[in-house]
Amino acid sequence: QTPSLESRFTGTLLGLAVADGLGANFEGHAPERIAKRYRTADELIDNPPPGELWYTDDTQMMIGVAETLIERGEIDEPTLCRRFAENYLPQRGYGRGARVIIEAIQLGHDYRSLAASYFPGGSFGNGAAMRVAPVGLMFRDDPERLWQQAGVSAMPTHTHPLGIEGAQVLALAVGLASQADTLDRDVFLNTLADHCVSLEYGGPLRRASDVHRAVDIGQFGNGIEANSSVVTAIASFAFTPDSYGATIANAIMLGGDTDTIAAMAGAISGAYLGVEAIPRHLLDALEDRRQGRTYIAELATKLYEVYQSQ
Ligand code: 8NA
Ligand code: MG
Ligand code: MG
Ligand code: MG
Repeated sequence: QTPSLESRFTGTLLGLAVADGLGANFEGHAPERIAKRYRTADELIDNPPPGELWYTDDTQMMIGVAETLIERGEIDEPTLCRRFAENYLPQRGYGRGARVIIEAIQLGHDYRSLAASYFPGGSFGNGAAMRVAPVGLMFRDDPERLWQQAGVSAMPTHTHPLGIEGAQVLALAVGLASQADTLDRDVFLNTLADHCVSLEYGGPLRRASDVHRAVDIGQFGNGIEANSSVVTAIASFAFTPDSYGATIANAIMLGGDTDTIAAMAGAISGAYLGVEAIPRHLLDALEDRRQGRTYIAELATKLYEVYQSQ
């Protein structure tokens, strides 16, 4: 049964947060280490680490993107920067460049030239892609606007072309998934590849059609570079489109940047399957303090209302 559009909005935001919180338990681990504890993806979903799932910078920054869209109806860079700065909690584990730039924003310093110069050519980390999912929902009816707005949402922290394009591809994946009733993997991957400017995305996205075993998803990389991890997240979703649990667990079992790859894959999966597809015990485990589960669900509903009113 096709989920309601509101359920898809909520599924995207909570799907991202739950996957981030689960994946964070394994960030930086080698796949062999994870495989010693969990033989299968099902085992990881059925027996997650005990206690609450604490989300990280991925979710914290996604919240800022969603708040900006709700407040302004589009991505407005000053509002986005204000939200990033207000929501900033260094203990959530931000990337090095992101930390420096948000602290510059807080101090009113020239964060733009910092973003362009801190890393050579700007950051190609996956930080713009990990937070972009709400843009994919908001502009799901207009791929050109979606692409442009995803680019704007990357700018405060990611000015490298690969960092920007990673956010654009991920947003489009969320937008397309939120439209689909039954997903045709090849059509989905080729549509994404067709939008890509650089071969770093287009080539691997087409090859993702040939994945026949979960471990093969790992060929695209498990690091923090946007151009590998974004493809890995999309490939993980496209391999098991009908299961949120398998999608995020397969991504986590690859090791490396587990919170972020799972968060990106979980957002796409939630957009396709709706919030009902997220296992209840994982949703219940997601932290629910000031900006936790309840707040994120409320943001999704508000974003849906803003989307409907435009
Ligand atoms: P970022 O912009 O600092 O990029 C992340 C990292 O990518 C940087 O620290 C560099 O090592 C590398 N990098 C990016 N661009 C370049 C470049 N042009 N040249 C050389 N190296 C480069 O931050 P971000 O927001 O993109 O990072 C997102 C990641 O950071 C996510 O995985 C997120 O979970 C977080 N993260 C947190 C921890 C932690 O402390 N728990 C660990 C890893 C990542
Ligand atoms: Mg993180
Ligand atoms: Mg199918
Ligand atoms: Mg990460």
